[in-house]
Amino acid sequence: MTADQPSAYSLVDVATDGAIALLAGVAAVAGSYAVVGFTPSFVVAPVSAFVVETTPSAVIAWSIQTLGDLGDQLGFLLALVLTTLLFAVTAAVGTRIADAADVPAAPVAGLLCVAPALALTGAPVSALAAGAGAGIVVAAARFRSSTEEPVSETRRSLLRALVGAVAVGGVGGALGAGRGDDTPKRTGPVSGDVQSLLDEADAKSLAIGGLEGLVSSEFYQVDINSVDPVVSADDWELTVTGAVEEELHFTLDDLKSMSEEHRFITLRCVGESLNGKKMDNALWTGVPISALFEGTAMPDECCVMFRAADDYYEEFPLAALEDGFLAYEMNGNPLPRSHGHPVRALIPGHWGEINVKWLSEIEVLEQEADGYWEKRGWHGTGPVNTVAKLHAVNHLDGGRVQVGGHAYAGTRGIERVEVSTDGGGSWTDAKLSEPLPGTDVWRQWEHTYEASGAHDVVVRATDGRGNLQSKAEANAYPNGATGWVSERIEP
Ligand SMILES: Nc1nc2c(c(=O)[nH]1)N[C@H]1C(S)=C(S)[C@@H](COP(=O)(O)O)O[C@H]1N2
Ligand SMILES: [Mo]
Repeated sequence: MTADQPSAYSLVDVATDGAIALLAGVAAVAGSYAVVGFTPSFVVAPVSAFVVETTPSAVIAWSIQTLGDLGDQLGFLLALVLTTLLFAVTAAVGTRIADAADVPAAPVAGLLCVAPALALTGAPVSALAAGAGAGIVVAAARFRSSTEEPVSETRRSLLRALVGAVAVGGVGGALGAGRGDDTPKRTGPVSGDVQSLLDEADAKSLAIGGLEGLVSSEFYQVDINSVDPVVSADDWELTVTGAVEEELHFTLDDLKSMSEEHRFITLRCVGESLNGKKMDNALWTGVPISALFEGTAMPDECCVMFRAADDYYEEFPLAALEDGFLAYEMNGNPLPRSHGHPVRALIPGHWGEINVKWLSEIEVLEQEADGYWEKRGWHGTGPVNTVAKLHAVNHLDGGRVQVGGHAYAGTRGIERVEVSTDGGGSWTDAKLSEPLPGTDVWRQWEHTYEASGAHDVVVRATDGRGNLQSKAEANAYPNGATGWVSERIEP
């Protein structure tokens, strides 16, 4: 090192320290993940929730409509970057403080990282593991073997930090992936009643290549947060509060001691595009909400607010409670974490958003109030729009084409689906699947025809009240998409 080159060397030092700090940040995140997995105690979870909260409603509506699930993923990626930077800066500050005080840097940097992690998550194990991750990387960077030439130290410390971060990241990733989903799995066969209903759905499903049957094998998922809450069945409690004579409390055992029902219920998200895939059906097991009020008077107010463990809340008319259902099983299995373990609400005929998952409270209101999505401009608490989707196009032998999909109109039911193969000029009735038991269930439709050349297929449904699906085209925001699904089909 000569006297006329100090700035070059100090730049390299700054870059190296920055890179080491960044690696410490990565290791802090990985450390937290290692012990708590993808749960609300993970240090990225509260940052992600903050990102969602501070994103303007208009941006969220745009993201839902144009980016879909990618928007959620980008939001989470941003949270991941922000969290990593937070720990990187904290580790760098800790290292500086330690150097100034001439004490070992790793424990100081590590301990300093525990503080923001604890403030974010409130979870000591997660915070300690974040600190340990950062500390390991700083320790690796600072490790000196006596044989090394001083000139190579910068590069070597960076390499060691990298090895440390990769090690913590690898171990953290592997450990964390196995954590969080402690939803109990079913042991043994599903009950006879459930099995015969699932068999019935199987038998009634039309055989259409590439189309889901009448019970979805992959049920869509929509959440306000990227990281779902973890609610244990043993601790779960539902309270009924607000304008009631006396507050009511229910445990899962309380629900299970009531008389159990199985219901096919279809859900559809108000935010999905016209021919989107956020519409699915399952067989749910649980109890009617009206059973909660047996022995006490059903409240007589305008509306209710449902609240959940993820701080989600939705308001809707009290009248909708009468047909409401509390589900603790889905297709014969305990409700999965992603769909609201241990108990979710199902409100027939209404958009998905009021089917509150991880339900914790039913508050009876004397006055209307806005729910989470209504505060953000959506109108998603009412009945669903009628829709016929076009999700399967199969080219059969002899130039024949088979088209098919699902149709849904909430509790109005689907009476008819028509298909046009000439862009809306003429219409033919599609074949419909036999209805499943239940008042809020979709149906499948299918149509096979001789095709000649490129043509436009259009499909439209009529609900059980004789109303034709609205032709007027509208985007999902704010009332749910409308229009007729149409697709150009090449020979
Ligand atoms: N607690 C809670 N419940 C919720 C949501 C949520 O984010 N949190 N999302 C709602 C929305 S917008 C829809 S469309 C449905 C989706 O249910 P699913 O994820 O089981 O398909 O859940 C609703 N219930
Ligand atoms: Mo939704």
